[in-house]
Amino acid sequence: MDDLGSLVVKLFDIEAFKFGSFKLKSGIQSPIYIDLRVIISYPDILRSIAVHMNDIIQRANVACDSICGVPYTALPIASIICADYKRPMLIRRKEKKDYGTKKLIEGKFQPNDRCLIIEDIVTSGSSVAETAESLRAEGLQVTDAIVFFDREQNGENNLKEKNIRLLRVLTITEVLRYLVKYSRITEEISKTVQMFIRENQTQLPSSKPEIVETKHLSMSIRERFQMILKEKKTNLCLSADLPSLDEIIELSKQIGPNICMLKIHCDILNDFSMEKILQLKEISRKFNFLLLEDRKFADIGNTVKSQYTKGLFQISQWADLVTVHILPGEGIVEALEQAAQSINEPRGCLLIAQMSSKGALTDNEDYVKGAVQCAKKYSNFVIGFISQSRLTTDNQFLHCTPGIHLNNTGDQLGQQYVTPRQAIDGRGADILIVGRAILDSINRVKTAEEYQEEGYRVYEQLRHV
Ligand code: 5IU
Repeated sequence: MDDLGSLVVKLFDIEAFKFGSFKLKSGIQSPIYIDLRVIISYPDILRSIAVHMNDIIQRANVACDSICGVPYTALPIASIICADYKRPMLIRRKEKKDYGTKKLIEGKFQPNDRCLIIEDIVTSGSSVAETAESLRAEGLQVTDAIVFFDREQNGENNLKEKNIRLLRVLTITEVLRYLVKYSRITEEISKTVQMFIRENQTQLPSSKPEIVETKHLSMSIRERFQMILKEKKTNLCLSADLPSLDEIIELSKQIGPNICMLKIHCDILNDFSMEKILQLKEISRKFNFLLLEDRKFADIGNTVKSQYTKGLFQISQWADLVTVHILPGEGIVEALEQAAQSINEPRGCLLIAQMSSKGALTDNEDYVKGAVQCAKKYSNFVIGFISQSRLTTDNQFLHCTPGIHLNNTGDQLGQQYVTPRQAIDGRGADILIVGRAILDSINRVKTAEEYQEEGYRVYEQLRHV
């Protein structure tokens, strides 16, 4: 066994590489999990990693005056390299201290010093890029970074764009090759991981100032919705019933191009904050989709007005659209429309005319008629319905249909599903609201693409857009 092969096998044996099915922070299901933090408990492995990294640094002829480790796992490695290579060390704090000197970089350096960054694993390269940015902001020169392990998810190219050359000891391809060679994993597992890596390439957010789209401010919500449908060729609304805004934010960055609307329930989130929700709003502007808070307002006008504008959630500040039960009568819509007038962005609502759940009491002709009448009366604010059938021939109203799944007929709690084609063809849907069919799939982005393609194809055919 060569030296590097034996190191890879040791890392497998101490469970630094795990194979199976792991849910990542982003919500993506991954067949591999890499956690190099365990190496601090194995001094021989730690040193061996440092020696291999040092070799690469020497061979690449990196000129450097100091070495900066990225917290946390790379710090012990960097310490060994600094001692062996006789270079002073710098550390970039993860957070700025909110007291005292507010220094982000710890350690001594001179302007124009050349600094080499050390990291344990690179995925997108974002932590290396952030570290480089902080060092450069202090006048240091950064041209190279060395990592022990490259997940080959485009980190090398991402860093090249930031003028950083990435040196590495091992790539995921090499690790898989060693583990198959030394019978730690099967060829099949190796192929699954390789496919996952190919399908999950990353990009760093652009550091150029973003051009903030303001066109939408002069449009009504109805006009904007129609424009999004045509421009993006999608009638898919993702129902992101996830536990945290962090997860929703991550997912919406990936699925943003595929959806016309993102529906959330702010009261099920365990980390709601105005800061995070405004971040989501920014993403919705960037990817051009609407934000729907599925609040299902159902109280008297006066109460609903407060529920819409006040409290922890301040829904009117960020939701382009909200859902509204028509049960209390039209005063509820009047109240919301009034409240929305104090917001200097277009706002609107969707009336819940019918529900997808078994035995819903909305299944009543008079109820539906009442909803259509109310929509017509308040057509500036009401842009459509949540429905299970086509309620009116007036095409200014969008029919949004939840309860969509390609290979499931329902859940244990009354949800009833139809396919995208059945919803659009049989039930007159314009917009498909899809939740668990995407959220519970192995590859959410790929599944969203499938629902987008199928949904828009049928929609185009039948609605002649
Ligand atoms: N939703 C329904 N049916 C309805 C209404 C709302 O399913 O009649 I009104 C919501 C509930 C959930 C989403 O947030 O739409 C559907 O999620 P699933 O696709 O995971 O079942």
